[in-house]
Amino acid sequence: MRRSTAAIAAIVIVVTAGALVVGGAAPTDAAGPAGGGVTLSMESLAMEVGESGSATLNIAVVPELGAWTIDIEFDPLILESTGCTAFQGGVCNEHLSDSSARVTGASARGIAGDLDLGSFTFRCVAAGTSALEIDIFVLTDADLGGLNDLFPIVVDGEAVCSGTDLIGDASCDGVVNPLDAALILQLSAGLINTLPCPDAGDTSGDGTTNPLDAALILQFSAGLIGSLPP
Ligand SMILES: [Ca+2]
Ligand SMILES: [Ca+2]
Repeated sequence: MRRSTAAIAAIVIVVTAGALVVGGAAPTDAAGPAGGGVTLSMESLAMEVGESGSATLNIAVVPELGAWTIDIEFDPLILESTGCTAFQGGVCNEHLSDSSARVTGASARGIAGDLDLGSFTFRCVAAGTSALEIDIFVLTDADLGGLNDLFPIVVDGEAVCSGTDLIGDASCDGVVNPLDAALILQLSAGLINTLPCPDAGDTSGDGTTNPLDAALILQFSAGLIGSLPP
């Protein structure tokens, strides 16, 4: 509730500031309410598990943008949202939910051009690919006679999180040790939902990950077996 109130207050400030700053720029009439030719796109990312990266949400080329609320949906098993920065006087929330981040903003007279709306930072928590899916809640022009929805071409992004090729390295840290065994036991007990590097957990090579794989890691760590799979 406090966040919503703050966001609304910030938007009011943005609208007020927009009226002052953008007041001299007359909105173009060439846009039309349909926003034809406008593309709303999210950048893609490629990272190692444990690394972070930022992707920008862009709208181009928009003749007149008046209000926007746009969510970026992602897979929380692959990505963690760790930050965001709003541009064009907007406000963002990197923790809208465990699987979405939001940027919102407004301009009284409209802004035009090739506009970055926000930069979203994610950390790879597990190997795999997550969509960075654009979900539009509000996207309008700034028509004084009534705001008209824009219907841009939407280009989603994706984040590819690379894992390890090292069998047994369930934690994706480049070494095989009892930490990996502990993670596999936590997975088997239902304490965690996935491994950072799921494919590395099957140390026996039988297609499933279970306490036997943890036991093999401990045997490997103790020097009882020389390789994984044994
Ligand atoms: Ca490891
Ligand atoms: Ca196995």
